[in-house]
Amino acid sequence: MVLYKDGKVYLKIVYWGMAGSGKTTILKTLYTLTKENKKEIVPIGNLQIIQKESGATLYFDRGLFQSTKQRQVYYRVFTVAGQTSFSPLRIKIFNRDEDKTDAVIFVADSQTKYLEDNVESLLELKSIAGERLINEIPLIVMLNKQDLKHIINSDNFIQVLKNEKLWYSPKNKLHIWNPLIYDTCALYEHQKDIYRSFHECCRRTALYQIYGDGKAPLEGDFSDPSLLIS
Ligand SMILES: Nc1nc2c(ncn2[C@@H]2O[C@H](COP(=O)(O)OP(=O)(O)OP(=O)(O)O)[C@@H](O)[C@H]2O)c(=O)[nH]1
Ligand SMILES: [Mg+2]
Repeated sequence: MVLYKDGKVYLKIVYWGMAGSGKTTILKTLYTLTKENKKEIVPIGNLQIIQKESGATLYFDRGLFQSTKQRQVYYRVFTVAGQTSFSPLRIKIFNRDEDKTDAVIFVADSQTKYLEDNVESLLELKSIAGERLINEIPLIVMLNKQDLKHIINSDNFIQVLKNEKLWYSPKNKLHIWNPLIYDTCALYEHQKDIYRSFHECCRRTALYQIYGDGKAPLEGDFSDPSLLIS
């Protein structure tokens, strides 16, 4: 939920996805990239990473980022713990009473053998966010680990989204807010589209709030570069 405090705006973005899809790695790479101070978004303070010895997230990770163009705009970024047993915890992170999520970046492990697990994770998200996905909560998809072999592509995932009614046809006004799907690699040395996907999520989140009052705005040309508000 958008928080307004001392003239500042805080937007909450959650990286969601199956265990091991790369959420924590993405957040770390994003942090390193934005720390160099050459982007439109900079991190404030350090990341909070809570993990098991195995590297799997135990509770959540979180970081705070600030827009350098609109200094009063902050992004509170969370990753959930993807392991199946952490479901109640994920729901809590996503939907705390006073602190609902404003945008989701769904992180899929692109290896074909994990397609079912990705769908399961998407279904869980759908069961929690319900009708709010896309309508009120912008959705971005990262097909992560594209550096590996035997992987799915965006057409494969569009089919998944269609099956789950998370993809609008051009006849529907909401189709301009269909999830953008990025082929990504989270490893810092081979990074691909980590910042770009995050930036687009920030942009959509701000547009939903400013032009749609918390819903997907339906009138206007949102490809206008002057609307690059993050
Ligand atoms: N090859 C490759 N490996 C990746 C990529 N992203 C993450 N990994 C590796 O995948 C493993 C799991 O990554 P994490 O970032 O811990 O995954 P997670 O989604 O946070 O997992 P949970 O916290 O359990 O939900 C680690 O060994 C990462 O180095 C990628 O783009 N390519
Ligand atoms: Mg993690």
